[in-house]
Amino acid sequence: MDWERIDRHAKQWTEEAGNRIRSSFDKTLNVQTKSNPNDLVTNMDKEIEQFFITQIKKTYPDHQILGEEGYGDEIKEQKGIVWMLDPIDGTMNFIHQQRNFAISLGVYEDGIGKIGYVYDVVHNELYHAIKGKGAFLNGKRLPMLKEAKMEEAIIALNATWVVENKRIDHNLMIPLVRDARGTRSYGTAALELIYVATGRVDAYISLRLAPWDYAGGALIVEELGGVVTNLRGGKLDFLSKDSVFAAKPGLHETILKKYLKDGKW
Ligand code: 2AM
Ligand code: CA
Repeated sequence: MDWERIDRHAKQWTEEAGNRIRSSFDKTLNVQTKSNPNDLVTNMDKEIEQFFITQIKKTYPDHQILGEEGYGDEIKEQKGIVWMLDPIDGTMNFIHQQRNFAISLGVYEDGIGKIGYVYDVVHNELYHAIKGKGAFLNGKRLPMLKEAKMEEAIIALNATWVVENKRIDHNLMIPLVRDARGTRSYGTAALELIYVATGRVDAYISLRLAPWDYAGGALIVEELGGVVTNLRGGKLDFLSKDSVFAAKPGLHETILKKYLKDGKW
């Protein structure tokens, strides 16, 4: 497998997609809702996913694509090469703020992450990892993560999980929020994983993400020595939705043992 060639294409298409998103800012967005009134999609989410699919299918006809907007393939098993794509992660931010969103891409072989890209389009920051070779910001190598203590930790998590909700007993989250130095919510899983990778936050927790949200970012965190699992401490699932817990080394184990062990996540 020529991974250097695949990586060149992944980078080229991600940058081209970023340019398209940037030039859409002066045009009128068409916003629609999906499963509920707050589940949003725009013409740009669809256009960017279709752009990637056209390029990938033309260049690599035997590769498969798992995309959020559903124009890709139905993936039933972790076999062969699968491109996992979120054309715009943080769509609500994209619509309301024109910032705090990213293109997220992970290329996996037999379920193992090989290439990850997360592109913060507005800041022109292209984050990139290659399995076993480290992670980079705009081509410059990123430093490895250091251990962090709970009492000095900033944890990224959505307030949804700290008030009564359908998914978890929110009381279990209260000690975690109380003991951390601070919490932050950015509304974009891909960038929140990047904030863990770059040490801007120390951990990130979400109870409900899909493979396209974390396929790119998880590899980038892991290449820098961070740990990414679900909230049960198990391996992430790339065939269905899952919870996600990413943290600096050491802190991951501490939080898992002290704060997450009693949850039915
Ligand atoms: P999206 O913007 O691509 O939909 C917001 O906290 C983060 O969670 C975003 O990364 C968002 O991705 C993701 N997200 C929101 N609702 C989701 C759902 N129902 N399933 C999976 N991911 C979701
Ligand atoms: Ca999306």
